[in-house]
Amino acid sequence: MNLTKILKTACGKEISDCTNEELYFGLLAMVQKMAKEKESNAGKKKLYYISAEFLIGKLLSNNLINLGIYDDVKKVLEENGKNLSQVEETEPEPSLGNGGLGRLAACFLDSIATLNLPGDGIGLNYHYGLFQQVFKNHLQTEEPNPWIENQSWLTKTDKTYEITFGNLTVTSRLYDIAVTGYEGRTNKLHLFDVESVDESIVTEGIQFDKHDVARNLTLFLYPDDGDEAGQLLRIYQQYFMVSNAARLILDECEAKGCKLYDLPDYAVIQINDTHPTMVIPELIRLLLQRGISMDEAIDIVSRTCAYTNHTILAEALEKWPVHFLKKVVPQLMPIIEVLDDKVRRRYNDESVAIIDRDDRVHMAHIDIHYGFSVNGVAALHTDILKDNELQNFYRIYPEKFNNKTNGITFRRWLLHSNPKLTELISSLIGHGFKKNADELEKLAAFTDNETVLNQLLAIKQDNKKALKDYLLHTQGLEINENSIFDIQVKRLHEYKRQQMNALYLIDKYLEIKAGNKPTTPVTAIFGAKAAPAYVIAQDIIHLILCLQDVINHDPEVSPYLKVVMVENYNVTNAEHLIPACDISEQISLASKEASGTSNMKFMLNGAVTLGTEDGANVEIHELVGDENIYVFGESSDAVIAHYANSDYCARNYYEKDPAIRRAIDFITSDTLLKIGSREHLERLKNELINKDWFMTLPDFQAYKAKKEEALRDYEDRMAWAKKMLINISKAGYFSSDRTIEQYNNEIWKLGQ
Ligand code: 26V
Repeated sequence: MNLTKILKTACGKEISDCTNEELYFGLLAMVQKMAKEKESNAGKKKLYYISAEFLIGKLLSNNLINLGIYDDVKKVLEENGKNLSQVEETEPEPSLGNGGLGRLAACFLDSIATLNLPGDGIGLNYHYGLFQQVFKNHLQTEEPNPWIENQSWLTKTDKTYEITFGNLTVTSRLYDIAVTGYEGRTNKLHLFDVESVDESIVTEGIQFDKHDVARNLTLFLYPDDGDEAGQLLRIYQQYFMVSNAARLILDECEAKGCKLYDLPDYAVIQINDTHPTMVIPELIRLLLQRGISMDEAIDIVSRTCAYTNHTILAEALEKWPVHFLKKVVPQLMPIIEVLDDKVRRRYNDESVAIIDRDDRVHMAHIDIHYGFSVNGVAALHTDILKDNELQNFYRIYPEKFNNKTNGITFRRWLLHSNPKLTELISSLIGHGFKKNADELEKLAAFTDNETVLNQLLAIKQDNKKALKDYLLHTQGLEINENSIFDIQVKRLHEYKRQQMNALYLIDKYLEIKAGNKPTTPVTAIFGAKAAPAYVIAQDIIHLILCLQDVINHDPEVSPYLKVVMVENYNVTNAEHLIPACDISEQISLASKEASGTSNMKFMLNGAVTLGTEDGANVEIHELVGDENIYVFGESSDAVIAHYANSDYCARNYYEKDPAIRRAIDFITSDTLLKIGSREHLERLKNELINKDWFMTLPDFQAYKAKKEEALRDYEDRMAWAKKMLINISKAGYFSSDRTIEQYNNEIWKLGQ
């Protein structure tokens, strides 16, 4: 294969004469052709992973790696005076996801194709995705994030369906994105769109007419649901997604000669959180239309669908009012009523009903009764589901419950994002870890090898310098590469407790002003988008941006402490941030973070975790041992007991602990009010003193003490490097290849 020639043909001219953009489009066309050659029809039974989110990130480099031509392409470009990283910069990042749930779906697609399993994703082709975050006056503002260009990773297909809602019918269109496996087959991400969608109705940031469903249906992921029109729109989107999915699945199975009764032998549907739940009644409806009886249809669908739970937060567990469903999807309501009726006849227990006494439909309850598998995403999370949140369901269906601890694809989060570390690992233990992540354990042989430890430190240093350059170049942020990089990047939510990190920084700032200077300077880095209507989350962003301004401009303090909040945290900047991290902040209130996946990415890249015993942190702790992680805070059992007993009172901590009081009072100090908004800062202060629902204050002192311990330990560079190496060596368990093998062996059973 002569790459130079192929690329020249794809670009239509000499490589050296191309702009970076022309090279990107040329490479895109070349990759699409090569990916197509690896499509496969092998396998009778196929997985359909339905998800409202697929946070796929940029695809060029990832595809080049998976097709095995990354190094060759890089070289050809270099020979012609071009640079692959600069070509990659011209690629827009689709924001088809919100956070961990969407990124997990993307990692899973990579692993499914890598393991040569037949499995496609199904979702929606949001034109503007999740909003783009822009900071103005120390506040988040929201803008659309257009990502679809004339030539893109999307392939328009000729598949269309008429989708009927209560008051309108729209025509859908299927677009496909190729999903390449690492040295594996090519699967597909099917994204449905609607022909009538109209981008011009978006005005002033992300405002649009929420009632005009034919024109707005696939504009945005998670449009604001603060009013009735917004909630209805969510239901329109969900039904549009699953009705298309159900029909595509039936079409594909019928094309393979499947009799409808044999559907579970041809298809398994993984329902990613409750957003795709309506696929259950929709499939039943379609089977009824094809002449199958209600009881048989329910049985067939129940043996086809499996559900993953990703959160125990009550506000995220969807419950749609019956009258909304009657308006948007009247054809489903009679079926949902039958499903509820059957449950009520069988179990005399209001807590497991589908339609509650307030006429709300509990979507998760449909999944649990009418799916064959229910899984949590980390061991602790699954235990909490069984013992607390879903206890009454676990009693009825113990055999349905199982755990699948999350994972991440090493192709993107190591090979692509950290080539230097990849090279070092390869030189020490060979290339086997790229497909068999457990081989990372072989690194344990080098924990006392000073040469290797120094190499590890040097790579971290290079990555920190690269991050410094990247942040300066892309965001105009200035950081010191010789400081300790302490990073918390994730959606902004009170349970993730960015506010606790902010209180620590206030405390540190005041300590430095009082003369207690850290040995090595510290840079605290944040990245987080907040839901536009989530008031306290917006206030927390405001506090962090104000602290950034005050601290970084204080000549007494800024040589020792800096705060930066990266704008518009996304997959692309995560790929720069994660390899450069020293301390990984995973400080959620124990019991609330179902798993977390950035904790795994940081660990794999040689950061040491500072975290609570929550989600997958618990499993990280077990793997690396006490010496190689900084754990603090109340246990999940204690937290659950506080909620049960309603015995937590934030004000007591504020009144009794002078350090806590000093930090909280600083939020509305003259220093901050001079640059910040009184409304936002006062509201946040009041929330912390009078509510603090996610119990920041009880963990504050333990957090501070642990962080100081980590900062002290950092000074012994060899001892720290050893911790880094042990973390990397134990990260193999968190490969999504392992997770997918477990899903397949225990739930999907493809090719068996
Ligand atoms: C819920 C809602 C509710 C309404 C507004 C928009 C919205 C968006 C997403 C969700 C689902 C929340 C569930 C979720 O994202 N869970 C995360 O899943 C990750 C992958 O399993 C896991 O690592 C995180 O711990 C968990 O928070």
